[in-house]
Amino acid sequence: MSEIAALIFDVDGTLADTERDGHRVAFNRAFADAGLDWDWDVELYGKLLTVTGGKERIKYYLREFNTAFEAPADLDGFVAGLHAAKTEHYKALMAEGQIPLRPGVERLIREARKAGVPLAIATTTTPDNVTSLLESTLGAESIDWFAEIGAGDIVPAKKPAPDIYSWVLQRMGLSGNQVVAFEDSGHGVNSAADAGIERILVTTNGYTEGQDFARAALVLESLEPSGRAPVDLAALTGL
Ligand code: XBP
Ligand code: MG
Repeated sequence: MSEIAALIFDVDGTLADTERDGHRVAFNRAFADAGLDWDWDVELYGKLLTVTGGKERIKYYLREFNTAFEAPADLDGFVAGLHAAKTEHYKALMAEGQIPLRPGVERLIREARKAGVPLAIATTTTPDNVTSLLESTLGAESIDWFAEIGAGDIVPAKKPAPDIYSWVLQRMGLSGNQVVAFEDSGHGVNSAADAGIERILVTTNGYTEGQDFARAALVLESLEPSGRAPVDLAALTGL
């Protein structure tokens, strides 16, 4: 297997466990601001994660879980407004610094930087959410550690479509077999695999354990699994 030309990280669930105590809470606060009595509890949110992207997730909720709600004629505008408010709440939550990076993430990022291996991000979340997480965990300067940050609506089709990984690869002038992708979900694995990436390392979390990771090269509970050596750059080359 070839040398590693870049590490490409998913964000939500991979860099940090942002879904349950970050995104979910921010959605609920935005709903309350708008006078809506919607409550996305931990279990319901797990079902809603079937659909990636916050705006898409709100529409999915209305389609499948809240059909009684009489949506305004301008559904897109209504959802966009809710989502903008949600993003503000999410950024405020990140600024509080309540959500740490997952174990081993910072160590691996620093190891790659020392070895001169470029870093990138491929995520469906809103760009502001990425920068607020990086700022609150690694510091503002860390945003520049990533050669490319592919995020949100920069591509029309979100994961599991391959578009965001293809976008990042194209911007970096790399092909899929030169990089390692880090994911936490089945959708993310399919997105990376369909972009031609073979070395996909999954770290599962409460929402994604048990999903289909057949196309991943390695599935772990963490980059620092208990009783095993932490994942390092050399191990990634051998994936
Ligand atoms: C993450 C997501 C995101 C967040 C919400 O998926 O689905 O949509 O839940 O972000 P992945 P926005 O980790 O596979 O990228 O509300 O900003 O869309
Ligand atoms: Mg994810």
